[in-house]
Amino acid sequence: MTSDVSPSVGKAMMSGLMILLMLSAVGIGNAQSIPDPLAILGEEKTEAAWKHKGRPATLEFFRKEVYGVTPDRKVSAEWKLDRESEVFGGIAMRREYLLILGDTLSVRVLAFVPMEKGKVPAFLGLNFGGNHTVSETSWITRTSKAPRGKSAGRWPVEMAVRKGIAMITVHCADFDPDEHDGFANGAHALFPEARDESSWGTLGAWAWGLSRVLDHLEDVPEIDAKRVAVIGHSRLGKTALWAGAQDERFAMVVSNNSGCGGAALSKRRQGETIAKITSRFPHWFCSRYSKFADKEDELPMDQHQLIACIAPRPVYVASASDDAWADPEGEFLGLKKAAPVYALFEKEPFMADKIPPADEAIGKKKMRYHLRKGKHDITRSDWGHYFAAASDLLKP
Ligand code: GTR
Repeated sequence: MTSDVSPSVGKAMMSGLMILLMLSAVGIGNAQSIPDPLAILGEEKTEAAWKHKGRPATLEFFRKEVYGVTPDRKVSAEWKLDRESEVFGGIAMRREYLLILGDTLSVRVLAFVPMEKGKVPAFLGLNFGGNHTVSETSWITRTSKAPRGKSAGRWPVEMAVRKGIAMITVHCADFDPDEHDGFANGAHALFPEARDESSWGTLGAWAWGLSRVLDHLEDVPEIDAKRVAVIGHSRLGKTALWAGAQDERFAMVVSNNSGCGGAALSKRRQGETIAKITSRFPHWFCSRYSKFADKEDELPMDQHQLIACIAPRPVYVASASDDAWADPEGEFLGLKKAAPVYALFEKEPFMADKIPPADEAIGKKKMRYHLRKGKHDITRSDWGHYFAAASDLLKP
């Protein structure tokens, strides 16, 4: 076989290749190893091709290899208002709805709903410690040992309703306890079919639960079910992304400090890695996910492609400056590298090349980002940015 590359050119190419290999070994070449989310489309990089081919194939990867397959069989559902009272001087109602799924799952949905003339947009998110932790009010059923109002700082409900936005939350454990308990309870128990390596984990069950609540927001007359943002912090931020990626009825998706398995790129291997997360929380994902532990190079896709599945709907990713475990830079890049998919739908969806200064929200269109100064948390300052984005993006 003859070659048309001269020996000296061949030598130069080899040393170029060596330099590239060395750069990627020390991490400088990381950006190059992040898959192009549009590569899956071949030559046909269009909106329609993304919808019909790119998004379904991308979601399939996350279903089979990361979070597990969400069963598509419907279960019976009953939704009823359990109790309500006026709050904040009568400008809003505080309600608890009861959602009964199948024969075994009873879920309490807490809602703070502003009383306005027209229908209002809403934020829907799970809470960590029980509905009673998001508000001091005594009638809210206490479902864990956590003190009443413990997480009130994370749920600025009065601020929301004063802006004409409803806040809706459910204790995540109502949909599935956060333990590795053999998937014998919570939402998993409603689907007793045999499990395999791609069966859904706890993040999948939580995301499924968010969609089941959304099914019934149509039945709340004051809420516009077409303007519901799904939100979550940390593990519940991973959940919000997975729920929003799968269920196109969510009008906007907010990932607060979601880190590994959320908005952060896994191939960077900064902060929490797949090996660390799957050894501490194996039940969050499908069991196949752990095969990428310390083998991130073998991942055919990365977390920016999960974010891309939300396009063209608005997505907001936020990080905290002292949250190295969640890899703020990786979260920023997770958003940024989803931009080629958003660009199929709108011009120049996200222009920032580097993380903005702390507390400055960036992104004027459907891709938004901020880095809050401080630790891993969701604060009033974060919510202030989310409410501003919602009033801009969730117009009737
Ligand atoms: C940590 C976990 C993170 C994050 C966090 C949280 O222990 O390593 O992935 O989800 O918990 O949910 O608060």
